[in-house]
Amino acid sequence: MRWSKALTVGLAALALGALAVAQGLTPEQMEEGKKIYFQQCAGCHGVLRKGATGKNLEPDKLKAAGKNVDYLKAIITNGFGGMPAWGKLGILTPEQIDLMAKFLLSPVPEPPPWTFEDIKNNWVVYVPVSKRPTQPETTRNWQNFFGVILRDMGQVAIVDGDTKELVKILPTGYATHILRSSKDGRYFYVIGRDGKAEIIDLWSKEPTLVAEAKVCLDARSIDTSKYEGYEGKYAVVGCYWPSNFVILDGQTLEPLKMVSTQGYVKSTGEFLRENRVASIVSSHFSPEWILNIKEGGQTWLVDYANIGLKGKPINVRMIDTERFLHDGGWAMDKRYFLVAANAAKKIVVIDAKTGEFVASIPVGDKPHPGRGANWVHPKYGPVWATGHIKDNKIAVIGTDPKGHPDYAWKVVKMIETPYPGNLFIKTHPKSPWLIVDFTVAPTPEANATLCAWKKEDLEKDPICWEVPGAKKLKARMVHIEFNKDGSEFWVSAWGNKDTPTFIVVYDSVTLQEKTRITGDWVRTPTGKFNVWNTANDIY
Ligand code: DHE
Repeated sequence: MRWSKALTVGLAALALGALAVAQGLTPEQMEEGKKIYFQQCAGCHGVLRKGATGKNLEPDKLKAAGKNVDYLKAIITNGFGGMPAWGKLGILTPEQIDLMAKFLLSPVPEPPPWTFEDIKNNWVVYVPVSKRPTQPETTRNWQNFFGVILRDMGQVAIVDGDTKELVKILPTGYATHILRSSKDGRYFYVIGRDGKAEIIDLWSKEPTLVAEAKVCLDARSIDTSKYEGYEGKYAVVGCYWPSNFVILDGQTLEPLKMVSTQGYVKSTGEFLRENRVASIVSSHFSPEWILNIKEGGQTWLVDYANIGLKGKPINVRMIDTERFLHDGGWAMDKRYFLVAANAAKKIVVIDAKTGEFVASIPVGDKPHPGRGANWVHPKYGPVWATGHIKDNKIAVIGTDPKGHPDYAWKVVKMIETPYPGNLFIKTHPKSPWLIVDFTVAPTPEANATLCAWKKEDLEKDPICWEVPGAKKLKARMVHIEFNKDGSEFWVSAWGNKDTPTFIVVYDSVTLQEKTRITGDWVRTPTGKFNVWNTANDIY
């Protein structure tokens, strides 16, 4: 693999040899440490270990704070705050935990580069545009398909939302992270943690992988051009490492333009090599993407009407917002974008129409909205809500500056939840409920629990239930997604890849379980994306 190959050459290899001696780790153990660190730790703590969603893990700082091997082993085993209990969950063995504790006290290995040339060499078009159908060839109701991530299998399953049948399983990158739909819903755009992007065509007789590109070594976000006249022209991938964004042809994924996001912390001026691109949304008001630059604390507006080819300029407007930007979604009017600055405990609001920063709203510890949840409250008007990883709270924020100015960009209600550790929150205009998971709560009971609040009456106690069978499978309930007509919602039971689990389907009004999607293929299901709701930003 490129990752390990690049790390075993040159200075990096020399440095590792020295480390191995210093920490009593063999070069093989260092390789294993790097692999585990990349898979389990880098997302939150950063490849350079400077911290973001998770704490700073630079060896000098750990040592100065007296954090020795035993201390680190206890944290890795038992978890801490929103950090998973890697040992207790059975994801890392005691030997691997011992190794990781020592690895963390070793100097930070130099992460490898990934160039434009590398992307080009790792770009494949499986089905040229000229060979793709010009209208749907499937007889199924493809607009109600769900793309289901089978995280540790490196697969995406396409499931028919009407019949609940498995339509097709497609191989994707390592630990696929999210799917986004093209404006017309025809294509799913996939991005994996390994930076591999794919396009799945849902109009073919059966869903087909039509193009693929390895855009970087570590990524979490992808979107497409959606503004009138540009529909499907471009795709953009936000990379964690190397920190940059890459504009690709929207139909073939041919790389077109790479822009580094390395830069400075907005408040201190500290230089950041790791200045990662977190969430991306595509504006409905102009040919623009909104990119959230995590460590530096900026939101970038990238004008894709001109992407800087043939000597022309690329127009990127940089707004200082808050540090540690992560995930977010549109308010109901799709004009205002709300994004969590998780370690800053804030929600940032951007106006896509004017391109201006609107507000920075203090919320609880580690807000994590996914894309959030929108509804119209009888008193506060249109609101958007986020849960939190660390606090047991849901913050409900007013989003209607015109109709309800007194409540706009304020937390109008802080709801207490029975547990911390919420990852996703979701609703649909057709459902009276706001549904909440507790995926990273510290107990298996909480991980297996879902809660629903009446959207109209937030004072009322929620209805909470433990999902039967989840605990026995050591599964954590994660990510809620509604079907096209909003009559049901699906939640994944995320277990270990050795054991099949299930996706549970609930009636969106009665909250009664309707059915379960099961089968040998249902392994490590995480995010699910309904074509209609994803294409139309309904959440
Ligand atoms: Fe995610 C969204 C990053 C852990 C499942 N995740 C996002 C987004 C980012 C992100 C930046 C927003 C993308 C966008 O909207 O453009 N996630 C990260 C991390 O850095 C983090 C904390 C650690 C890591 O190493 O990846 C992380 N995420 C997780 C998980 O542990 C989850 C549950 C399973 C997994 O794949 O590892 C997970 N993240 C998801 C899902 C979404 C997501 C399902 C999309 C939610 C949606 O409804 O849009």
